Amino acid sequence: MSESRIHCAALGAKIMTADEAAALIPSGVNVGMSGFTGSGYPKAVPAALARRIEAENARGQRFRVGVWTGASTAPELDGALAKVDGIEMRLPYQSDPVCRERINAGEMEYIDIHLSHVAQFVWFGFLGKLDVAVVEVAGILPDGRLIPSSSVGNNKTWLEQADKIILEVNSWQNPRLEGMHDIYYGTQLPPYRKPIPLVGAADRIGEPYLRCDPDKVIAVVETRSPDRNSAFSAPDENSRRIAGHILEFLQHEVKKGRLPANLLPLQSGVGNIANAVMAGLNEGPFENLSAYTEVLQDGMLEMIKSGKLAHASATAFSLSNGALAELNADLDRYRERIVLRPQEISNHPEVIRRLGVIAMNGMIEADIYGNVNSTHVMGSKIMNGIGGSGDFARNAYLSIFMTPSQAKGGAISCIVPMVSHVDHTEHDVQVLVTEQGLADLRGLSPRQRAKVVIDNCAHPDFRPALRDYQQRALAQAPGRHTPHLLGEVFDWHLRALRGERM
Ligand code: 0RQ
Repeated sequence: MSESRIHCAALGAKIMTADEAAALIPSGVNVGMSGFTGSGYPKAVPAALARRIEAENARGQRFRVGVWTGASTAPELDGALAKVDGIEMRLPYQSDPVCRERINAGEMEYIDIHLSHVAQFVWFGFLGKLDVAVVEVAGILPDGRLIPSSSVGNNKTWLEQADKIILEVNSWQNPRLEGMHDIYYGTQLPPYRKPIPLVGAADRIGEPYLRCDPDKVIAVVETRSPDRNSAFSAPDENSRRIAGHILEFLQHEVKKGRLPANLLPLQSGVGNIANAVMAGLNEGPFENLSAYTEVLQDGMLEMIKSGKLAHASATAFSLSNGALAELNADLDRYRERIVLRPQEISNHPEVIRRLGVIAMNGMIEADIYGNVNSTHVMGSKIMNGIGGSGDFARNAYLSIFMTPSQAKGGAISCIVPMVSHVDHTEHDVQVLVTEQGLADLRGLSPRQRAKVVIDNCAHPDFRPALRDYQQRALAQAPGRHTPHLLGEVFDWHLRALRGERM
C-alpha cells in the first residue's frame, strides 16, 4: 500500500510488522516517540508495545519504559501504554485521561517540562540516555532522509540521540506535506552557541527533511492511520466575550502606537477559547497578520484561508476533520504559508523575544496579584502540563492569559487570593482576561493589580469575598507590598474543594 513512500532500499529491507518492531524494545529503556498535540505520533508500535507489556505482565514480568514525546499524543499511544501500566516516566506534556489518572494516583512518574527545554536537556544529558526513537514520517527519500509528518516536535533530537530507531511510514499523511518543514541543524551546545538566524516568523533557516543514520534503523513499519481528530466546539458566549475583550485591547494598543497595525506574530494556546480568539480575529479589523506559535488549530487555518493571516510558523497541526479536509484540498497553497519547525525553534526564547510575539494562553486560575496556575487543580492534581505556555509567556512582547471567570458551573472562582500552584509568576503575566473583562497589569504594583484583577476579571458572585480578603490582608499582613493572610489562602481552596460558597 505505501511501498511508494519508502524509496531507500536499505531501509525498505527493514520493513516488518508493528509487533515484530515492538519486540525489539527492551524493558527499562527510554523511548523518544514522535507526536505533538495529537498529530504525527506513531500509530502502530506503541499499541503493539502495550500488547507485549500486557502479555509480560500476565507472565508476572514487570515491563515498563520511559516515554518522551514532543507534547500530547493520543489514546493509541499514551492511553494504550498507560492502560497497561507500561510507563515508568512520562515527559514533557500529556493530556490523556488514563495517563492523568495514573499520574494523579501516584502510579506513574511525570516531569512537566517547558517544551523548549526538552531537546537541550537531552543533549545536555540531564534526562539520562535515550535508547530508542519511534518516529512517524510521511516518506523516506532514496538517500534515507525522512519526510516529516504532521508534527516535528523533538524528532530531530530523537533521531540524533537514540541508539536505535524505529520508523513508522504513514501513508495516510498527505505526501504533499513534503517541503513544508524547516529542520534547523545549526544548534550548538554552550559555550559554542551562535544566534539562531531567524528574524521573521516565515523565515526558513534549515532543511525540509530529517536526517537519519540508516545503520541505526532497526525497523520500518508501514501504517495507514489518521491523526487524532481535534473536534472544536463552536465558540460559546464566554469564549466570544473573552475574544471580544482581547480584540478591543489589541485595537487600543495599535491606537496608542504600542503595536503595528498588523500586530506582531501571534501565539495561540490549545483549546476552544484559543480557537474562539482566532475566530474573533478572523472577523476583526486586522489584516496581514502573522503567527509564531507551536500548534496550528482550525482557527488559524481559517485565517490563512480568509487571507487575514499571511503566514504561520508552528511545530504541529491540531485540526478537526473538517479543517484537515480543507488543508488537504489546498495543500500546495497552504505550504507557501505554513512552516513546521522543531519545537526547540518554534518555542525558542531567543526567537520569541526577537520577534515580539503576542502570547495568548489558557489557564486554570490566576490570583489577585497576577500569578497564574496553568497545570494543577486544587494545588495537587495535574491537568495537562505547562506545555509551551512558559516559553512564550516569559519571552513574549505581550503575555495574555485567559479563562472563564468561574469553573464547575459557578462553584469555583478562577480568580483566587493566591494560586494553589504557580506556573507563571506575576513577572511573566501582563494581561488577564475573563468573560467579565480584561486586566492590564502593566506598570501596576501588586496592590494596584489586585484591584484591577478583582474589578475587571472576577465573577460578580466572588468579588465581595475577594475584596474582603484583599482589604483584610492589607490591614493585617506583616508586609504591605503583596499583602497576604497565609492561613486563609489555603482555606479558600479547601472551602472550594468542599463545595462551600465563599
Ligand atoms: O475540566 O473538563 O473536567 O470540566 O479544567 O478547562 O475551561 O475547558 O479550558 O480546555 O482551555 O484548558 C489551562 C487546562 C485550560 C489548558 C488549561 C477545569 C475545567 C475543565 C479544562 P472538566 P477548560 P481549556 C500551548 C500552550 C497549559 C498548556 C498550555 C492547558 C478543565 O489551557 O492545559 O498553555 N494549558 N500550552 O472544569 C478547577 C479551576 C478550573 C478547573 C478549569 N479553577 N478549578 N477546575 N478547570 N479551571 C499548547 C501546548 O503547549 C501543547
